[in-house]
Amino acid sequence: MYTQSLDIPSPAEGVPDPTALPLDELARSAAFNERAGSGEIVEAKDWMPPAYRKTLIRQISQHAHSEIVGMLPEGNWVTRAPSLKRKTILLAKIQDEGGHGLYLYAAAETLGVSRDELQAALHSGKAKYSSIFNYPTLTWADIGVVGWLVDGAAIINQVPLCRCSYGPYARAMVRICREESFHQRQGFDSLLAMMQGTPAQRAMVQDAVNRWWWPVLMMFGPHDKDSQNSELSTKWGIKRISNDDLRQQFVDAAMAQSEVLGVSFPDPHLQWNAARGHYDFGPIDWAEFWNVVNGHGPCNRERLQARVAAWEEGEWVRAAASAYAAKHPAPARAAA
Ligand code: BYC
Repeated sequence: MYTQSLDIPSPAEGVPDPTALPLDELARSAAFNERAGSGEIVEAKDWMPPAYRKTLIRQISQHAHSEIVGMLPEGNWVTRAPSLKRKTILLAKIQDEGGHGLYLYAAAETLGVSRDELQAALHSGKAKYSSIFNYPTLTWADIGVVGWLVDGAAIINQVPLCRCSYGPYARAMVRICREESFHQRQGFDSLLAMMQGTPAQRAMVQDAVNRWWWPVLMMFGPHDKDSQNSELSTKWGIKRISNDDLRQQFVDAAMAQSEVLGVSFPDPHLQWNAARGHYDFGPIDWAEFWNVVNGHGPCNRERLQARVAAWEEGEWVRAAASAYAAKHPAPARAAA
């Protein structure tokens, strides 16, 4: 492709410089793949293959939706937190999740999609969000387990995204991961307090762990062999570590923490495998996973209804903000 330029007369002879001519799509894609795969950062104004843009919009918007839907199971416990201290922590955590949604929607918008379009996809049930938020938080111990295991899984999945090839997403992830690590520790701390309490409190923690363990393992997505997006996402440097490898990292870390806490996981196959240097674990119920992903989990309907209601009830806030912006143009806009 590039060698054709050798046949073209030089610019001095009145012909445009071939290096200034647009490369054709294939050559551009090949050059892009090499850049993105070798760790170079892609920015919003850079040329990118349409499929790269599409998969980023897909992943970043799913991630953003997960953050704001993830506020709902926790919001369920704000009025029932057992102390003022725990209530304050929970409120701050939920507020952080809203902020994460904001950074991620903003990162998706840099790819040319509007926030209204993304919200419409969520509200119509077309867009996915993490399967984990379709399970109910039945007791206060569930809130601790969400912090410890759900946020713990999120950190393991999301730290590699801080090095992903798309700059706006990678930068958003740096701050998100810092906040998630506080979330994880507060969850562990809350469970530790309960484990040092009464037998009923300890039983409540164990029951919550039993219910959340398998759904948390599903958060990492299907097995690598069934992961339709992995190949391209890995080639483009969006995905740095595979679904199965991240899941294994999580199991290994969670086992060590469970010993400190004094809880067990509901899997008879969990045992140390010295040859692999990892814990073995039992088979995941993928039928349950796909059932939840396809909208039929215990709380899918309730979660979407809550998001749609929040959007409709918030209409007056958006209208007021727009009216204010029209009356008071931002300084940069006014100066221009
Ligand atoms: N739930 O080809 P695959 C948080 C879908 S936020 C639902 O492996 P990929 C937190 C997948 O989208 C947690 N769907 O996909 C928030 C794909 O379908 P499409 C969210 C899932 O993208 C608040 C299909 O299955 N984290 O933790 O290579 C409070 C095949 O999968 C799930 C992120 O979004 C699932 N669990 O890998 C507390 C992180 N898994 O799109 C905590 C960013 C898979 O082709 N995202 N699917 O129709 C990622 O890292 C990747 O997108 C995934 C999936 C690892 C999730």
